[in-house]
Amino acid sequence: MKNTKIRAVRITPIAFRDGPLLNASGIHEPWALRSIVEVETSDGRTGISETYGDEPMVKVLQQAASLLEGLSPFELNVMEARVRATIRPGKAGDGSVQFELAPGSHTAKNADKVISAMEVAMLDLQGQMLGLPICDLLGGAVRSEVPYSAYLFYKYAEHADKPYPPDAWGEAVTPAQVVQQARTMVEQYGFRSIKLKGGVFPPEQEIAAMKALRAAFPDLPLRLDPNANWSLATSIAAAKELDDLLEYYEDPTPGQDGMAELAKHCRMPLATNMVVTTMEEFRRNASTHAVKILLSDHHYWGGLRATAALARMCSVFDMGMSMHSNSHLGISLMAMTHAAAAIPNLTYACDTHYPWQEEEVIRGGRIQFHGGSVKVPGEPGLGVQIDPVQLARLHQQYLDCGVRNRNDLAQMRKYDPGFAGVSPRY
Ligand code: GKR
Ligand code: MG
Repeated sequence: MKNTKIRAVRITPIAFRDGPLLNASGIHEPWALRSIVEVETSDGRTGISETYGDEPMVKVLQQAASLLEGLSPFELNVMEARVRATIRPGKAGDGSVQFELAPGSHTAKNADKVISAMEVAMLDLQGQMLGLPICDLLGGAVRSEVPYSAYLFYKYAEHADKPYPPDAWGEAVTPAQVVQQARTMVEQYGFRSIKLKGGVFPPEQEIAAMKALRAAFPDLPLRLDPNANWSLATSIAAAKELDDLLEYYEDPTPGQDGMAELAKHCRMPLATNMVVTTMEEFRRNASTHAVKILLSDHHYWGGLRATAALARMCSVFDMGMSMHSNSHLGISLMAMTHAAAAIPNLTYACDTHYPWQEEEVIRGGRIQFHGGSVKVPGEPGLGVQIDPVQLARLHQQYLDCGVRNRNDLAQMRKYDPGFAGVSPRY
């Protein structure tokens, strides 16, 4: 084991079908991008991970690949130091489209994102070598299954470009259609809490949807996430209607100062994956204690161990923990599940975009949910392996689809050429 060394690191960008899902920035493109990382060792093992697939991210992953050569899979600190010394934050004009609503697109987080991708693959190797699941390397599972929430999106029935037949979900723009989407998702997956991605339609319409969800699901916790597309005044006014409805109020208004002012006007807790995305922002929020729930995400917080450390900080500062997601496949879902299994104070059901994806890159096809949860795998490492045929197929889709950077605003202009994309819109 001592002599096992990393021999090569392979980065494969992939594209998979994604629905016409609406959000504050615009609408999802027909193809979502991810990178698949494979780390090979001298004794013939392969550790894997999944991360963002936008062009600047693929470039920095490729740049970091050779930094791991010759390391033992246990040398995580050396890997981190090498990546920090080499990988620089992106600059304007590097091709990235930086979304306020998707912290994973921020090239300022390049080093943390690369460290995370390499760490997960190295932990997968460590687990394989020791015969232990990754959650055991993180201190052991405190739960045998990880609950996720039904992540509802306003959506159109079909993509403007019509690159393939429409999905089975249909349109969801009215409160009744949102409730129907929730019923289908809850029936198919067994979810026990519900989140609606808001910031799309006028707040009255989204509040009406939350009320309709409450009537249809009297016992399930509800969340609404307008991705900072509501002004402070709008968020304060909406709080009066939402206070008795929501488990938490996620990023209604921009900036820590806005959230801090809003906190004085509502009883429900505020949650974020937008205004606390770095340790500096964590420190600032700790001084006002305005946001009470942090949606963690190992992909941009520097990995699974960094997420566990962040959880400790949350418990010191009396903050709750949930988990954020972006469009992803099963390798990420497994990494999220190991992290959530091993973090005692991650007590809110995690977000996942998984129900919106139809394709897979792992052997055995799609991961199953039972009662809204994913079973924590007991197999060594991550517990999933790449299906090489699917990887080649999804890579070919990447080569063919032409998308290189997620751009929800440009996609929205295909439906509405006058769409301004101004934020906050309401
Ligand atoms: O997939 O459209 C989306 C989401 O809006 C995503 O980009 C956000 O990062 O899910 C995210 C969130 O909770 O803010
Ligand atoms: Mg959010």
